[in-house]
Order: sequence, then C-alpha cells, then structure tokens
Amino acid sequence: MKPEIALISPIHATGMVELNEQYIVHRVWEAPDPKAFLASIADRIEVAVTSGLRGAKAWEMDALPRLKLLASFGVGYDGIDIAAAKQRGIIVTNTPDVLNECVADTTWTLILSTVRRTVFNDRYVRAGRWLSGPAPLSDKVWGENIGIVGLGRIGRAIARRATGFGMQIGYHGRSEQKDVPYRYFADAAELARWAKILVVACPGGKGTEKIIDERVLQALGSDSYLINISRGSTIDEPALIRALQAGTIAGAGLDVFVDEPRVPEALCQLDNVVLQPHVGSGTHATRAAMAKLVTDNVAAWFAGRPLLSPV
Ligand code: 8YV
Repeated sequence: MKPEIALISPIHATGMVELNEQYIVHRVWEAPDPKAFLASIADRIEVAVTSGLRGAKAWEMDALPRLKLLASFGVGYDGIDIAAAKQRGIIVTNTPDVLNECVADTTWTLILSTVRRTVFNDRYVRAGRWLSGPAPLSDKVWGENIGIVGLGRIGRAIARRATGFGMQIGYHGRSEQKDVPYRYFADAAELARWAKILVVACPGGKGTEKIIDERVLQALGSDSYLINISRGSTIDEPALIRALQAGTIAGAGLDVFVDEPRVPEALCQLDNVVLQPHVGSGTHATRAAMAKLVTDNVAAWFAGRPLLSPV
C-alpha cells in the first residue's frame, strides 16, 4: 500500500512523475473547496509538498493536524508560515544549493542585458531604427564595482562570476563574512553609493522587506543599476518606478515583483528596464534537481532517514 501525501501545489514535471509513482497523491490545488478537501484526508496525511511561491498557511497546517513534514520546492520559503510550522512541530525542507549556479547565470544575464542595453538594442534592430543611425552607446560592466545585498550561497555564485569581469566586489548583510576577500558594508545605502551595479540576492520575508528603499535608490545614483533576483518584497516597488522614471538610477533588471505574475504597467513602459518572469532557477536541469531534492526529502522521511535539507 502506497503512503499518502498532500500536494498543495504542483512542482516540476519530473517530481510529479516520481511522487505519483511512489505515493497516493492528493492534489489540493485542484479541489474546489480546499478546506473540505484537506479535512477529508487529514487523518492520513503526515507529509505535504508545496512550492516556495505557493507556500503554506497556518490554517492549512491546522487542517492537517497529523502533518509532520512540509517539503517545499524552491530555496525561498517566505511563502511558508515558518513560525506556525515550528509551533506545530512540522519540519520544513527547501531546495538550496542545487539552484545556485543557474540563478547566478540568470543574474548575470540581467546585469549584462540591462547595462549593455541588449534588449533595448534588440528592439532597435527589429524596429528598423538602425537604418536611421547607430544605437546609443551603453555603460560598461567589466572593471566596475558590484555590490551584492545578501552574500549567501547564491550571492557567492554571483560574486565568483564577477571576478571574471575584473570587478571590485562589495556586499551587505547582517554580518561581515570573514572567509571572503570582498568589502563589507554594514549599511545597504553605503554599498549602493559605492556600487555601479547593485544586486539583491537576499532571502525574502519580513527581515528584508523593502531593504531597497528610496534612500538606497538615491544613494545608488543616476549612473548606476539595480538588479533583483531575490523577491519583489525586498524592494519598495513604487519608489523604484519613480526612481527609474526620474532618472534617479540608470536602469534595472528585474526577475521578481511584488504581485507576480502581475507586473506594474509603468515598468513595462520603461526603456531602461529588463524584465524577466521569475525564471532565476528556470532551467530544465535545475528544476529537475530541485524536484529530486523534494522527492528525496519525502523518501527520506518515509524511510526514517535524516532529511537532506531541513530549513
Ligand atoms: C522557484 C525560487 O521558481 O527557489 C526559489 O526560491 O524563487 C524559484 O527557484 C520557486 O520557488 C518555485 O516555487
């Protein structure tokens, strides 16, 4: 008899195949009345799977009183009520590390395409504007100062690539990290003032909400760029839009937004912005590796083995 699990939200296809093979999967997101659905399976569910973006709410945990493991697809778990999970003795797992390099690649795609105006230039060619004259020149990336807000595992992968571009690397976070040769800034605005390119790579959630605010954007300045691959919540989005419209900063490359998948129309109207639909980890290989980590955590739990990536 296969064990039963609750699938709060779908995950990558390879993970879905594995889950369906190993377990009886109750598809919560398809239920017209999720509360009633959870109640109908509550006596058998000790394991639930969700995604970082969909998360899990306290009421969902209450609806599954026997829940012991919540395995989440994604490194960020700001969508999960961690305090509620802790209170109820539910262990949460996420998918760290396996996505570091692809998220760093995405970050660099945004850095280069924003600063070197790749997307603008692509539109320039397609619109036939080249026939009327050369495109405007761009700023440069190599040799500049790059500031990273949040020097975690992803931040470090971004920094490693920056050394190849001959850049000076600075970072801001809660504390100085002694094992890196990069310059530490205790204040995000001071890092912004120093940086030509400011990259936000910290986790989302209450602790980092609007860490990039008006003051930081002012400090970044009219010849500098903001890149965000963390969460929309880390930036004061209306303040960013104002800064981009007024030329307070030179441009922005954004993979994440406050109200995904809705992107403010004002951002879509701007030429100095490159927009991506939250695809930081979005390669076949990385999503499959994330899915495997989810299913490995679930398998470990049912086998009584230690979990691979508890939060
Ligand atoms: C995923 C992400 O798209 O890992 C994260 O935190 O933001 C992305 O890799 C997302 O979590 C999937 O729900």
